[in-house]
Amino acid sequence: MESCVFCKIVRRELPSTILYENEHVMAFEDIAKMAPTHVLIIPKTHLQSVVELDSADGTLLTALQEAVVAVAKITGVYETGFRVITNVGEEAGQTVFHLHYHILGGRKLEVLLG
Ligand code: D5M
Repeated sequence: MESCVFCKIVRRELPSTILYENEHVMAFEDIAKMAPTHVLIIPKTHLQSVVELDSADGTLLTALQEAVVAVAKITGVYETGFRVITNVGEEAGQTVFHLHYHILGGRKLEVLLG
């Protein structure tokens, strides 16, 4: 998608600190860190949010899941614990409308229920 910030990162038109990448997904540091580890995992194809992922995207779902574990190991939070968040829609706080999982860790995280 031409104007999407994360598509621009995928196309290397914007800088980012990439931690993990393969044919299907990319993981890079969040620009506005909320925790010592704050990494975003995105599909390289433009999907608006997790609701656009369905069982037809089996390969992508597997790649996203593998990226979660890989990023946790790379950043060291695999051992200590971490949170995976994906916001869907403005009311949930989504500001970039390209599917992304936040990986947060490296400090004690508050209980989060809303
Ligand atoms: O989260 C969107 C997240 O995307 C938010 O934490 C900031 C981050 N962001 C926005 N632009 C960039 C760039 N250029 N690099 C890295 N991170 C970025 P949401 O769940 O949509 O609120």
